[in-house]
Amino acid sequence: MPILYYSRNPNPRLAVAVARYLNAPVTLEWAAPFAPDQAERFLKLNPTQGIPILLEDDGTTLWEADAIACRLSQLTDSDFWRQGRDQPDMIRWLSWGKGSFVLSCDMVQFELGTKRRYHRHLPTDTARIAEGTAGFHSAAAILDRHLDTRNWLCGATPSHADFRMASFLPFNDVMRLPLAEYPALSAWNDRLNAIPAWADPFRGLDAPDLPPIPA
Ligand SMILES: N[C@@H](CCC(=O)N[C@@H](CS)C(=O)NCC(=O)O)C(=O)O
Repeated sequence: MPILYYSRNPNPRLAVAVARYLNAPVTLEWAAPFAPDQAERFLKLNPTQGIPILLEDDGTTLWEADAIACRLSQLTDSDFWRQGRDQPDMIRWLSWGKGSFVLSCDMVQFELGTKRRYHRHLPTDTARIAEGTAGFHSAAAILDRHLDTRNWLCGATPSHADFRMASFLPFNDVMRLPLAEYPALSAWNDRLNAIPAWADPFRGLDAPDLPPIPA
């Protein structure tokens, strides 16, 4: 069975949520690829050393959460990765989101979460937080208008566009971005959080907590 290497960080979390939402036939294996003794092992699987990584039965590996979501949809014969007429629409949201909403959230999460958990010697870059917050507002306004008349970004059911767009929102306890200023976006986030695989993808898994953020 393919192995999906994951941690509780945002992109691996996204891949685990997809795997569990689709009930994909994969073994979930917790990993810490940047631990000093893990570099050699993980650089063989992914030249960026990051996770998620999907190690297939034939020994090939796939990295990047979006590519893994596409593959898991193939393995489960699901239209979570849209097919046919809806596919360009889904790609549009993935593409736009990566350079706007997701990027902005990522910038803020990196400063307030990742840096404080893993790189405590680095100072917080308040200019990056301001840039990320401004980007969040611009993108959130567009998403809020789009979601005002529909439940999901693309089509009548959740797709990978929704999961990817929301990939950093489970970290909003750390980011503290003002989601509530955007009612349709907040309602969409609530709908996502009503999906068990999204709300708690690590349920029942042996996954150590993230390093704490010092007060
Ligand atoms: N663009 C990559 C980003 C992968 C990435 O940044 N992974 C980070 C977590 S978000 C990582 O490997 N961190 C080490 C860890 O979680 O232990 C993707 O979408 O999969």
